[in-house]
Amino acid sequence: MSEIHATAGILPAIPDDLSIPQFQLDHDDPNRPARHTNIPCLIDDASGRKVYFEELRERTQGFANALSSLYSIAEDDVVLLFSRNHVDYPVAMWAVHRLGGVISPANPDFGRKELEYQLKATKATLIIIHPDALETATSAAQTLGLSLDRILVFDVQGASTGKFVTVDHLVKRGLQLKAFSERKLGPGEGKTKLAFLSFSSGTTGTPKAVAIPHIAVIANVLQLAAHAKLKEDYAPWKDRRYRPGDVATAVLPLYHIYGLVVNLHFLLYCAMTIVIVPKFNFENMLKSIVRHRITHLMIVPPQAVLLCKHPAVKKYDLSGIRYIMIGAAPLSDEVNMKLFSLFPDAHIGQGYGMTETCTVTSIWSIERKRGLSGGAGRLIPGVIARVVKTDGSLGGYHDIGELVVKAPSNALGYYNNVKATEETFIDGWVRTGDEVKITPDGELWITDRIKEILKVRGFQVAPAELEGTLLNHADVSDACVVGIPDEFSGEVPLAFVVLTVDAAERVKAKPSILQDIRASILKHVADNKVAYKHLAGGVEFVESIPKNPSGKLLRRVLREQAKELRKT
Ligand code: 4UV
Repeated sequence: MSEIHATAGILPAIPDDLSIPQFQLDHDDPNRPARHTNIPCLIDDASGRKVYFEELRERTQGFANALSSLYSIAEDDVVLLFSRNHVDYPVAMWAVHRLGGVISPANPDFGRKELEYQLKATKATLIIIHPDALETATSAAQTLGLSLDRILVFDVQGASTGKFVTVDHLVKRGLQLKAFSERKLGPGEGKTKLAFLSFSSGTTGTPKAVAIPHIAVIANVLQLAAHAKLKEDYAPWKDRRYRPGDVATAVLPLYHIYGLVVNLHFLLYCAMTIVIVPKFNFENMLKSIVRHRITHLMIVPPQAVLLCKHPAVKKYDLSGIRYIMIGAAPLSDEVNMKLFSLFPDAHIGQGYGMTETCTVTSIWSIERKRGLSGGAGRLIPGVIARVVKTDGSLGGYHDIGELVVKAPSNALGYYNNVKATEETFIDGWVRTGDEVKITPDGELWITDRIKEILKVRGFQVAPAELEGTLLNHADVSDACVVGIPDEFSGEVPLAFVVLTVDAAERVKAKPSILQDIRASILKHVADNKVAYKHLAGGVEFVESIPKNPSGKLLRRVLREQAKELRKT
């Protein structure tokens, strides 16, 4: 049996009796870089409002008091965060955690049905939203019979919050109320006590809630810290990768695991400042880099493409950038090399991670300023990897196979879904669904994706979810969704569709209506799904969907067919 262990870095003991807010806000950790009182934790990009450590702690206290006294949030209650990035995002999460509750973060661009799906799956009893989600949240709550006074709204300058109670109001009110009683964790309890229910489709099927315990987030932060040798003098000050007072942008959404764990939790641990950006807009990001003297960018490949190709880049002085991490989807060599030449002095490389491994599995080596082009980085301390070849045997260095990982940050499984859990979480190991190769220095190379999911601009798109939506269209009797390459988005969904007998007869009688049916299918998906799930790859009509004898879709066949079709 070959197991490949991370090659460098020593992982300290990971506290298994702390909740995430205790770890971030209360815990006296000798390894943690000190934060000067004049260095803010967070800056609101638009207003410039700064939030310092003590204020973050106090606001969390106030909100926890209010949630406990006025909303009875307690042990295991699930609170759904349906919001763009906001300076009170950590306040909301950590207040719920302090009460023993669980946070389920959702994409704020979701439509009503997508939100309902997540509300139902998590049985959330309270929703915290950004003002621009008022309509969607209200209609989803009404459909599910959730009282509208269970919707709270983040405060945004100039935005109406209607008749809804705001978070800021509750924070202030909470500070006058009786102190909540902290849900302390007993020894070992951090390993099972749930902190997050984040959604991922895993290797197959529709999105599922990933059960993430407190220790998973704490472990990944400490793994990243050990990898980065935060406390050691491994390099002159100016060359160290994360320094207190460095300033990072948070254009990555905090509802996604990359933004949540790495951009927010890890960088706060590093005593850095995070500029909270509610909605990504490239030119605004450039302005923000100059305005806030941003040093660190954590981005996804399409944003890297923009940095390389967008004409506006020339108008801004980006010389303050000293770190760019790219992850969540494959990065082309061309873009990688261009970034190297555009930012000659910056640390640049890839990170690779997954919701189910909460979060990072590999990141480019601390000994190299630049990652190896095309490489997904080096396994971080605490990660043990297996490479499972197609014949099921375990491979060694240089062999190609599915990556299966064991790490102290691994999630527990899929919430309330034993079958899916058993397929992906096996004796503490997580099947990634990614095909890789590992070299003897612990460097990881992703060679292919075996699992069904598509990555559109770094976001997961589950073919099974879109197929379900397509089957709800009156003219569709069967469907299969595959990804086709796209220069900007990485890939986009294309649907193969079989018409119903009735629709096929109508087309036979009048072939021109096929275009109307195609338009109607595209619209149907657009009306029901968030933008990155739309069928940007188009709709192709076929007689039947190829299946194996047991009825499983032969996706690979259609993937090949799609490649051929889009070539011509
Ligand atoms: O579950 P998820 O949506 O999670 C992510 C997480 C990405 C991260 C996390 C921490 C980082 O520091 C970082 O750089 C990136 O995306 O999707 C997981 C799947 O996304 C693909 C791969 O198929 C995972 O199983 N993926 C993630 N990172 C990369 C990637 C990468 N660097 N290159 C290629 N594919």
